[in-house]
Amino acid sequence: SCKSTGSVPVAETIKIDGGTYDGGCKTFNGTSALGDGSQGEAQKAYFRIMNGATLKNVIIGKNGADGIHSWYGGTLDNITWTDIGEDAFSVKKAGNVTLKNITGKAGEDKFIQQNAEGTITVTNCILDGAAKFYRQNGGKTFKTTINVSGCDISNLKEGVFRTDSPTSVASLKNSRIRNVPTICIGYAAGKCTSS
Ligand code: DGU
Ligand code: CA
Ligand code: CA
Ligand code: CA
Repeated sequence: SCKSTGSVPVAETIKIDGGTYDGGCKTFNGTSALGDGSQGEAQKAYFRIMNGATLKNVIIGKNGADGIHSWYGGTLDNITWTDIGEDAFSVKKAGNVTLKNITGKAGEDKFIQQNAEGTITVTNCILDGAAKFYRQNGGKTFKTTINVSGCDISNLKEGVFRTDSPTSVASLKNSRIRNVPTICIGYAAGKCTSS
């Protein structure tokens, strides 16, 4: 994770359409225009990565509002959420995403929310405090895939992965898990594995 190099106010979602946006390890602090960081669903994202964009070297300050959204795939590298808001990262439009070197703290409910198709690959992460590491949007039955490795996940109220889809798959490898009641919630037999 980064040591903060300064502070940037964010009053509206920063949209990154392809290419790479380097946050320079600045702390991005949402104004009240983004939201209050509660469980209210009407909040805005700090960043929207689109069409394969990479966002790197960013600290999301207080509060986390609706975190970071993906439209059509992309990559997050070296991102810290110091105080997760409604959720931290959401797949809003279908696409594959890579999340590496990410740290999240002080969530109430979800860390990663998946609302559209795609594969999510997470490597080298820390999550301390949330209900779920990952949630496929409730009641949806399309197939999602999430593969997690090299993570340190602690203090979850519910579990690591949750879906309502009989076809979705999840895997957890080479990770340290502490104070987490369960790994797989709602997955069909054999679809969610931990090793
Ligand atoms: O279908 O999409 O909680 O992305 C209902 C909505 C709702 C989402 C989700 C999210 O489930 O807003 O934060
Ligand atoms: Ca939500
Ligand atoms: Ca929080
Ligand atoms: Ca959300």
